[in-house]
Amino acid sequence: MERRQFHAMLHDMMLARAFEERAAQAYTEGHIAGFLHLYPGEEAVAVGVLHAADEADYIVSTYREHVHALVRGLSPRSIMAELFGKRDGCSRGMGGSMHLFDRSRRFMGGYAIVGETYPVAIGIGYAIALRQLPEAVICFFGDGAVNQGTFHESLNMAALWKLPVLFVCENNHYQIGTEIHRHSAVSDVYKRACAHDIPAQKVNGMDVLEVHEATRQALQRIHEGTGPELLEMETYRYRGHSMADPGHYRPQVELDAYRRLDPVLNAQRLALQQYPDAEQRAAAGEDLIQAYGRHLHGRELITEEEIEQMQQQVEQEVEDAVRYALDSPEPDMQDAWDALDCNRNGEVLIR
Ligand SMILES: Cc1ncc(C[n+]2csc(CCOP(=O)(O)OP(=O)(O)O)c2C)c(N)n1
Ligand SMILES: [Mg+2]
Repeated sequence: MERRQFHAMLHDMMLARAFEERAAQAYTEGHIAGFLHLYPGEEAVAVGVLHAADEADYIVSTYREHVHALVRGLSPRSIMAELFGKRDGCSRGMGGSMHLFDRSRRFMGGYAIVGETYPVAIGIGYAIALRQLPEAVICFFGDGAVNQGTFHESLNMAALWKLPVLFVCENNHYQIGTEIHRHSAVSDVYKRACAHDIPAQKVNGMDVLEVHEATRQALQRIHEGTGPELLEMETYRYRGHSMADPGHYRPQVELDAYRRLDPVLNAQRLALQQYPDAEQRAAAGEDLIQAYGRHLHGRELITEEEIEQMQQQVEQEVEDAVRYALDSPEPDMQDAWDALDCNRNGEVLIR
């Protein structure tokens, strides 16, 4: 992977963490109403998957979707304003946290109903297959969504019609407070895909490079028309299910263990490791420095200062988004009527 791409991924992970933590603060200050489901701990999944996707691919996500939208290129401003229920939000303030949408980026929505993403993805996949386009749909869902009837119905149709769908399970082990082994006889989600003859594998969802590589390979095959695949990303959420949940059902030792696997800090360490420190450079001598340079050329590398700059930059981006959201007006009745009129003429969403 090129340095530039790795930097972009690291930036997005850091932006995601800062955005979500600031949203939590805004919630406690009373700027965000309703439910707020946050993503810290899971950043490597959204960033790894979506950096491996093409611009032409469609994304369907759940209610824990702010970071998917961010990485897909929706501006922090338009997402924060949507969380605040303001008119400049990506859904004009009428969707809120769980219903981000941006057709221009093929971000086909966050969905609040568990198991709702599969049939939406199947519909889009069918439209792509009919047109024989080299495009795919990425369908996110949680480990708690695999016992919904729509899971098996949709996997069956996707396999039968060889639809270009990449099913991505964000297995954070919990469905609100219920751990996966308490609601699923088979707790390895990827194994379920074999019932429909869909290739599937488990991926370390705390490692952004592993997520990226597994997704890149799967999407390459799907774009060639080989049919659907499923990736189970093993991950963890550091916060409760939503802002209303303190998450006391989880043992502290478990949380601590996953904190040590923090995907954002791990990506930073990985990037730093590639860069020789002053002592290593001195020990290597002049000739070897050139050799080092050649060796590192084109690899991901970063300095502590660059990480610090990146941190300041993402914090500014997030503060700017909050100011924008605060200044944005509330939607009025006319906005509501406009929203009702939307698509009255049978507009085609998938071209
Ligand atoms: C059909 C349906 N049943 C129940 C709910 C209530 N509910 C909201 S989130 C959730 C848990 C889903 O867990 P999971 O799929 O693992 O996603 P995570 O929150 O862990 O990302 C439930 C049961 C719902 N939204 N929709
Ligand atoms: Mg879950």
